[in-house]
Amino acid sequence: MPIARPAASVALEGVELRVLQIPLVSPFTTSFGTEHVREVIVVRALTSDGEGWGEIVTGAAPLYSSEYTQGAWDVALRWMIPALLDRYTLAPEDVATMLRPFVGHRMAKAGLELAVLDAALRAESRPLGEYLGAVRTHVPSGVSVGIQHDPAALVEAVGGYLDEGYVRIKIKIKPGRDIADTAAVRDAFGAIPLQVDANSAYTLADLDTLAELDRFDLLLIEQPLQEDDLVDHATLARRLRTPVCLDESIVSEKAAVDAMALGAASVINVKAGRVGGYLEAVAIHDLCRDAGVPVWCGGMLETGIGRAANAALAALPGFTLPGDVSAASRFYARDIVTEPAVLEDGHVRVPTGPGLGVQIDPVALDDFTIARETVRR
Ligand code: OSB
Ligand code: MG
Repeated sequence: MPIARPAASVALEGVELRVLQIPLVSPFTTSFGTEHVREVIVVRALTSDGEGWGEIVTGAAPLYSSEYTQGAWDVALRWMIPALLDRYTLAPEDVATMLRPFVGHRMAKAGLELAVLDAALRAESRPLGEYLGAVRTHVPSGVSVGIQHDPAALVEAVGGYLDEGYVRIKIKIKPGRDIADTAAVRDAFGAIPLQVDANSAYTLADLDTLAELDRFDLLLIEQPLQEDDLVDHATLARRLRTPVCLDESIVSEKAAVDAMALGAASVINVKAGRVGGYLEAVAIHDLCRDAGVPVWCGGMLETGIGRAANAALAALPGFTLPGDVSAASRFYARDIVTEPAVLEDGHVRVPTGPGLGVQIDPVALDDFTIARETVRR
């Protein structure tokens, strides 16, 4: 158990789920598609000691992973929430164990666990950061930049983020939009901390193209191959000078152990949603720190709920590279929390209030809600 001091148990009376659609400040394009609106599920745990909030980071379509809004909505309402309500009194550390019989659906599990955890910590007036083992008050903020119309537009976008103070740039790449885009950013901005993310868009047949990226001195290349291509990632890693970082492939602590054993990853991106919760994320952090493998906190275009939790997670000592923990304004003109994350000298503050340490803006929450359902005991 990675957590030094467990949280108190809560009496779970019910769970409310909402589907939100929040407009993005600009379209976000990756190798798997373009999004104009973030569709996300917000979870409210209703306990005898108050409420707690979580976020299920699925997207509208199963493009980044097999999970998507309607699948998560169905499995949470039909199977997971009834299983939790059946127990009534539960500790946050028990949620993952209780949901383990249900195969996969890790983002749904993570969102439910976070809501219960937030409720328990708020009831104890205990900050999430302290609970998870945070050692920093502020975390360095990297930004993920989508594929733009052309390399010139990419340079313009990256320049804007550098002006804002982001300390590390990640650009999305895909076949045909890789070498020239990366070269343009390097030429324009010199030796900035720069990395690329392919979101599984390549195969080993693209080895020559991927090897060309070596000349740009990138911090890493994120998830060049498919989610289940661990052996191919190991083969690729032996042929590249650029460190290979895995995102989609790391679905659990076990997957991280296997990837490291195979030599498939020399860097790991940790996302609580992808691995089934913040406690599993801490376990992967601990594993990487003990093995000396660099690890950083990824993002899933979180609302203020997940963004607060990611800041807390990224403040753990093993997160040695800047994460995709950007200001809310990177994606949203209006957030659903009263104090959206801001950039201060290239960093985001780790909230210190009870639980997530952020307050929900009920008007914004209602304005973005397109569906809502509550299950009670
Ligand atoms: O691959 O890291 C990814 C967003 C959605 C799905 C997958 C990814 C991303 C990002 C954005 O790169 C990260 C962020 O929230 O800033
Ligand atoms: Mg990624």
